[in-house]
Amino acid sequence: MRRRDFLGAVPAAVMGAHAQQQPVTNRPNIILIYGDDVGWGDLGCYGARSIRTPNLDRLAQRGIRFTDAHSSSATCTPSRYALMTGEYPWRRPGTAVLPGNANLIIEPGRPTLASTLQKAEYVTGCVGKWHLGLGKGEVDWNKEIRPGPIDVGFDYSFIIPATGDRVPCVYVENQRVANLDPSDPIRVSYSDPVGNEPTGRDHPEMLKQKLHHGHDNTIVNGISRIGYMTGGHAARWVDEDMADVLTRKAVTFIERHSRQPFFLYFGSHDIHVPRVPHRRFSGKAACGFRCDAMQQLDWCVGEIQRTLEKLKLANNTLIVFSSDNGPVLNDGYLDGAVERLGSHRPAGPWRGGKYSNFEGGTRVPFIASWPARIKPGVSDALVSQLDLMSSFAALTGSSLPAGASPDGQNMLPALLGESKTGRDHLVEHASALSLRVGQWKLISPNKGPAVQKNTNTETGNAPEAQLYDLSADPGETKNLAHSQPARAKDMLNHLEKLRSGPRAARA
Ligand code: NG6
Ligand code: CA
Repeated sequence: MRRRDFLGAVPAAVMGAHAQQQPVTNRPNIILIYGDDVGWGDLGCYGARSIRTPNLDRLAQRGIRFTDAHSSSATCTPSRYALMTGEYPWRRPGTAVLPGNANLIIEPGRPTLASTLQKAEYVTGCVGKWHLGLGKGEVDWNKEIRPGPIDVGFDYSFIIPATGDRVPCVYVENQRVANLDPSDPIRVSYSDPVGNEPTGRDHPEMLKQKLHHGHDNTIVNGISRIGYMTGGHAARWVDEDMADVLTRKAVTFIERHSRQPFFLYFGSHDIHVPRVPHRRFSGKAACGFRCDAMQQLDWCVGEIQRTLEKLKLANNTLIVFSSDNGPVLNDGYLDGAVERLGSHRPAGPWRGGKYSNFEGGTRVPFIASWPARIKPGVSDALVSQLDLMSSFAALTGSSLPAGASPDGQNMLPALLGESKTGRDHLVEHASALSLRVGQWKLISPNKGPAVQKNTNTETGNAPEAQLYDLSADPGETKNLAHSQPARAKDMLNHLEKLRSGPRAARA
């Protein structure tokens, strides 16, 4: 792989003639801003009244706001896996929510969203939440950690290895823990305590945010996490500063690469738990820390927009904003999200949320803005994050090798608002698989519980198939599988074909 120094520009000789042959509007900078657990209804432009998101609303006013866009799963790791590879995550064992010491689940060298853009001479950067695993075998956090983002297409990376609520609570910059003091080495375990660090289980009195379920291991910054860690004190993040740190890294990446096409994947930690926004934001929204964190995320979006404007890049930058899964209120900490909710509806009109087979699980906000090319509007086209790799390949003229993005489709005309037609079908993924075809949704039978008690999520699991007409019943309340058995059977068969492979389904 060609090496690029993230501090400097790509040398002209490397850029080559290819870059000059294409008209500038076919090579926008691309910024993918990926919220964590942000629901369809959490943005002002999607109807939120208790949360103010002026920067996201402005993005929507200048671009296309999608009403039927989906993450590839109702949780993080599988959604991100699909985003990066164009492969449905349920085809691949090992892509469920990962512990913080898991190994990289994308094979090094495999074509990814990032490597596809690299091939088109983009400089690629990843800032923020990763949660796709790192390294091979037992990870030594005190050395270079390979394979990592650089091995799957990112020239530069500054990442949270897993989630905000999982150890190790450190940033990893270009495959090394940032600010690590070698005399205070890091050890991590997901099975047994390491070192003498206090845990939330034994020392609840030390916690600044109490836990509700799980999250009772090592305490870092007054918050107990999933997993145990010791050492690395100078490298540990401060949750309150995380949005500032990540935004600064994102802005710096943009500034350093303002003279060449760049791709920035900005994985915000907001509004995942623990929700500990900076004091500039805490107490500002009407519905508690979860909503404060959303306003903090909106600020990050504004900083990125302002940077583009300052550098005169705003016109020719494609910004996509979306979320990795639907919303959840109580995801393990007692942060007031349930008590302070009021009339706010995080999933908008959709039933369920994160973890759910109902629409709230994967129907997420999705905005695409590119002033030089996209005419503002609202689109009801069925689109999926699964298609970004194929669509960006088409946009930048990067050819995909055989087998790359196996389930992705080129949805560029829909993404740019030049067509109202999106996918003719989509498989949604939570504990069961569901099939969407037009207004119809079929949730396949699943033996899991109907309600996930800890998070109070309606999962949509049922032992029988469920068929819903989303145009008449967006809240998925009337199961039509018995009154329309032929349609239900057809859709189950179709889903079965898709499950056994994309080729079979296309035949
Ligand atoms: C769950 C965690 C939850 C959250 C989720 C992953 C417990 C009890 N719950 O296992 O708090 O971390 O995993 O969220 O540990 S995601 O957005 O990264 O998928
Ligand atoms: Ca998430």
